[in-house]
Amino acid sequence: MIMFSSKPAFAALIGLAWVAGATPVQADIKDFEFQLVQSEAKKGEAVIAVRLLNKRTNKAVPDAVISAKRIDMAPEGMADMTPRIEQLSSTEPGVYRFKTNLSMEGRWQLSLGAKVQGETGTVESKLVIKATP
Ligand SMILES: [Cu+2]
Repeated sequence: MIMFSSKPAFAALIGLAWVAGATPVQADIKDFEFQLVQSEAKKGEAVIAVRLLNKRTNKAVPDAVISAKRIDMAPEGMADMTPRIEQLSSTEPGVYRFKTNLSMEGRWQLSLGAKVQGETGTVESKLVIKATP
């Protein structure tokens, strides 16, 4: 039988065992992230394409359900500038498209939430896209 010389040492060992046991074996929701297909768009009506990537496998992930979407000018100190944003049908597996109006030049923040098939939790990404003249 293993004896422990002190209570703190025993507590530390229990802590380590708990952390090891909590480490997920399969994919974790944190392994997924959205990435912009293009980091710039022309000012005005725009279609923004993003790829949902599984960073562990480096593959695009199709059939995720977009649960939240918002675009605003927070990076320019204009978080209350929130044009309408609408999801368009996908034309490529793992690529999600959104139509909006980038009514002003500068940086826009696209915030997305999504549910991935077979995964617990929500993917949440904030992406910055630049509207050019
Ligand atoms: Cu603005």
